[in-house]
Amino acid sequence: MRTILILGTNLGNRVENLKRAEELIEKLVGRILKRSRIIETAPFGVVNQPPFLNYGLLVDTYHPPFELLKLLKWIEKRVGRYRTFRWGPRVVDIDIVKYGNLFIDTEELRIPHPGLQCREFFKSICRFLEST
Ligand code: PH2
Ligand code: MG
Ligand code: MG
Repeated sequence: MRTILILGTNLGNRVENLKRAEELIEKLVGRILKRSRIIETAPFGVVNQPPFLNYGLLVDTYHPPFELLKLLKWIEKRVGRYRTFRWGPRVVDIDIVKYGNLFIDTEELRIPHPGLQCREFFKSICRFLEST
């Protein structure tokens, strides 16, 4: 299944964090079909924190959604993520933004990602990754 992942980071060596996460995604999640460029974005939610680097990947995965979620959380931890607070700074965040045409609405996982409604850069990354 084709899934769109959006990665974010605003702590430590941000470029290195993204690189390590992508390596693990390629190895464990599936083949990367397309990648967007990395952009620096102003923090939303909690605005008083360092700026983020964000970008997106179109990945071909055979992992079903909840298994994928578990795997991504494992990768986040492996790259060095530690808990802060909701909307707070993070070493790396990997969000499942789309998963084929699937719709999931649970407390644990929402697909499409709710951020797609309000975050302009989520939309533009998706538009790019979905264009042929
Ligand atoms: N992620 C958050 C909170 N705020 N701001 C930006 N610019 N980019 C993010 O990825 C981001 C954020 C929680 O997931
Ligand atoms: Mg997020
Ligand atoms: Mg997340």
